[in-house]
Amino acid sequence: MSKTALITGITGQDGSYLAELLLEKGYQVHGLVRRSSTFSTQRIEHIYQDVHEHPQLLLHYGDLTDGQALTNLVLEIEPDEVYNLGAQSHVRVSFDQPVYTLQTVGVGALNVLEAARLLNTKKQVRVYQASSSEMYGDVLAVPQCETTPFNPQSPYACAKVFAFHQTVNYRRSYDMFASNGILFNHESERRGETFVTRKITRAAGRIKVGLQHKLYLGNLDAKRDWGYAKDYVEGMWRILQHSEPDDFVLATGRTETVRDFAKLVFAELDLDYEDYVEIDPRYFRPAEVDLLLGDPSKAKHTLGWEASTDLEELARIMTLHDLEIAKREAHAKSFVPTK
Ligand code: NDP
Ligand code: GDR
Repeated sequence: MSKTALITGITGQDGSYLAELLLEKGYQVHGLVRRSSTFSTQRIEHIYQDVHEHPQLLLHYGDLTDGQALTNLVLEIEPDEVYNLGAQSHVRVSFDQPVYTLQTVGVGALNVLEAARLLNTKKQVRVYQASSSEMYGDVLAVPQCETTPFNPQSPYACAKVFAFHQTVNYRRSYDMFASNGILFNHESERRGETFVTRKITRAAGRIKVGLQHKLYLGNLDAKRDWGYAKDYVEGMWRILQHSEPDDFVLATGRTETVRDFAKLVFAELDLDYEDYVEIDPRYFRPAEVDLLLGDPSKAKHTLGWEASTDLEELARIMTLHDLEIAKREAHAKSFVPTK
């Protein structure tokens, strides 16, 4: 019998890669999709299947803040595994929308746990909570591992700490299989365009083909432990296949600055980042996380998981992908209809 999974945040970067992975493994995959006035399903278009043809992928309208509808859905589809990836996931935006961020990231996670608790009285369900290295915040130890204390620096990070502890609390209180993946930054050609890596690769491609002249960034000195999203969704799956529920750091174990990433990307296109990058204070944050560096040894020893894509390869994949997009944009712009 194939397993059934529910993914919240299926239209996001990680949700789309995870859906692909689970479909490859023979799962029936259900995804929660927010209603919007435009299509938000570009990242999963290639795996979408007609509802009339017994699809393995099914989408449902819903929102993490609507706990009743979420519970109804979970009780209806009775998933074996729930991956809670849905979130207002932009740290800078969380300073502008702190209450909304807490509602989706914090209360949303609690709604998922409550729905799973009710299902758990009928059949065992395994819950994955998308926890974040941002929880370490103004870090108290380097590198950061599962026992490093949290010291959050943003409304987003505070909400993720709340969700982390609720996940542990449900595990202990109700004997549920509920696990946290504490994931360090992971990027890809599907990364949202306002996160710094993708902002850089998109701009570099456009600069290369003459569509843009400058790239405005904030703090270039922040250090991040960046991996490739495809590797990380494999880790999420492994966390839920483990014999017991637990919390795991997924990271590469290497940290570099935003400046280093920009250097790599522009160099890939034979450009010097210093000719194009300018600082705009509007991208500074009220509080910054200066240094993240994960210690993934527990995941390596317990789950056999390791990041397999280094930063140079990640930068190359994203840069070449975004150069192709820029070329298409330039081509479309140069096209002049004759009639
Ligand atoms: P994205 O921002 O790419 O995707 C977020 C997803 O959540 C989207 O599908 C979005 O839907 C959905 N969503 C937002 N608000 C709601 C809501 N109220 N109800 C239901 N769905 C909602 O994030 P990523 O894929 O990068 O990250 C996945 C998860 O992992 C997030 O929880 C993030 O906080 C966490 N995380 C990410 C890391 C990373 O480096 N990428 C590292 C550590 C943790 P829509 O498409 O409609 O906007
Ligand atoms: P982060 O990712 O905050 O680490 O959260 P982001 O790419 O937004 O920022 C990384 C670092 O780059 C600096 N920075 C800029 N950031 C953005 N977005 N735009 C800029 O112009 C810019 N200039 C410099 C930031 O100050 C920061 O130090 C991501 C998200 O995916 C979270 O959901 C996730 O939990 C964490 O990673 C782990």
